[in-house]
Amino acid sequence: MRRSFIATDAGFLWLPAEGSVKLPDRELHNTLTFFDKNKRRMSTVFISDLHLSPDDSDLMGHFQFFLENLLPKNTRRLYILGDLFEYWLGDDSASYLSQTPVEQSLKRASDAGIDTFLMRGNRDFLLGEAFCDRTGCRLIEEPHFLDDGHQRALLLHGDSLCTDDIEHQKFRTIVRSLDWQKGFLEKTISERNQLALQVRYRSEQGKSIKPMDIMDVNARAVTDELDKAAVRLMIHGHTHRPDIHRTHRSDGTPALRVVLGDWSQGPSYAELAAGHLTLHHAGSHRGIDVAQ
Ligand SMILES: [Mn+2]
Repeated sequence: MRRSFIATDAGFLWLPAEGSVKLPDRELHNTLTFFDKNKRRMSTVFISDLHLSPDDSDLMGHFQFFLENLLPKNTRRLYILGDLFEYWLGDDSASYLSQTPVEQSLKRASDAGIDTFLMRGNRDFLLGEAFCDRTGCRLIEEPHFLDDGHQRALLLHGDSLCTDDIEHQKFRTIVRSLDWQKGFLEKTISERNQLALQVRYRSEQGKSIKPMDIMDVNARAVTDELDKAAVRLMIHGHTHRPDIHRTHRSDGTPALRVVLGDWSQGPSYAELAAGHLTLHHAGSHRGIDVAQ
């Protein structure tokens, strides 16, 4: 089914294929003022869990449209916090996976002056320097400490926080080892594709992952990371449970944990500007002051 989406003052909404939804004039007005208001601030935008795959060319198109037309014009930095792709078979597999147009869109975004940072997720952990060379992205390791002079935050994909998922943590340790990766990348792309089909995360074709399929974070693991980094703000994805949680470090220092959403209901992102963070998901948004 073809999908398309529409910008509203609250964010972006998927429309049905034959969608003849007409925005009332008031909403259109709000949409325009929303974009005007944001023009004057420099923004950092965070996304994750798009799960782009050769099986969903519409989603690929929407991501390209987001990068080229919907990303706030004042976006200075874009952080992709893992699982941009549903699976990645190595940087030589972009064309095999029909992702060359996505790479070209990322390149255009970085050429247009948006600093784009890329963190690997538990699905696209084989993204590497060749991908970055082609797209202009900069690879960042997790946990990544963001300090832009105004804001300090700890960035993670999020799967490392799901310590109750013993099976996943075992898988993570194996596939993150350089020996395993070297052996995997020495195989032909179609051999790699066959192997990737056996991984539990890549289940039946086109099946979307529901939050209940992914365990939530472990509270102790969250506190440990906040303590280690001594920050008051953590941003991650992976769990597909977009939300803003108030939490604290073990010494009682208040902290926020912002969880990014997946893209199954439309473009989903967080925007950080002037000490304020807004989480956009499924056509609604929620903001919180994060000035430190
Ligand atoms: Mn993930």
